[in-house]
Amino acid sequence: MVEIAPELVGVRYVPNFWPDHAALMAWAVGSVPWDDRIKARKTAGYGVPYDYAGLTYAPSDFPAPLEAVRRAVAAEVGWEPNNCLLNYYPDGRSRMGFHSDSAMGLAGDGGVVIVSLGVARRLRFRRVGDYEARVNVWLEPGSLLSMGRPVQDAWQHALPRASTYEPRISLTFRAVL
Ligand SMILES: O=C(O)CCC(=O)C(=O)O
Repeated sequence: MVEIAPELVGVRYVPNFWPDHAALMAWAVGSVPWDDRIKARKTAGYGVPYDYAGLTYAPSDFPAPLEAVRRAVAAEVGWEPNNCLLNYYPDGRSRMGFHSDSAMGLAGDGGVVIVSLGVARRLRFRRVGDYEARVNVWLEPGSLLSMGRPVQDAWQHALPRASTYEPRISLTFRAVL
């Protein structure tokens, strides 16, 4: 893993973490039962439910393709995710607004791990208390980004709109208590 920006303390990036990302993307687009309750993107949840943005998800087993990624993530980060929340951005109009993930109810390092599939999109950080301080990180297909607690407390992050017609999916892993 490499540190991407010194000010983003504890954020680590692995560029080619899942080399077979195109096959995983095709599986996810075609086989995941996508939830349309949020307008800005589609979602799905596996494992121990992580209820988020006012939505609840039913507990469910990890399907085999996701379980393989979950195990590889555990080996990489040193804690065991038991939840995966998937976000499906069909094109550049789909997005996620600025937020910090709550540590409440999370084990592991209280953080989140993002595995990216599909078109590369920018993850934008802005410093809490000084929104002019910004850092952009490109999330390449097949990459892993790990965000621990310190960065969530000091920075918010967002996935802004982009000028692309290509889809992206993020697999976001957490350890839910
Ligand atoms: O889709 C993404 O990569 C963003 C995910 C995210 O911001 C989060 O899970 O907190």
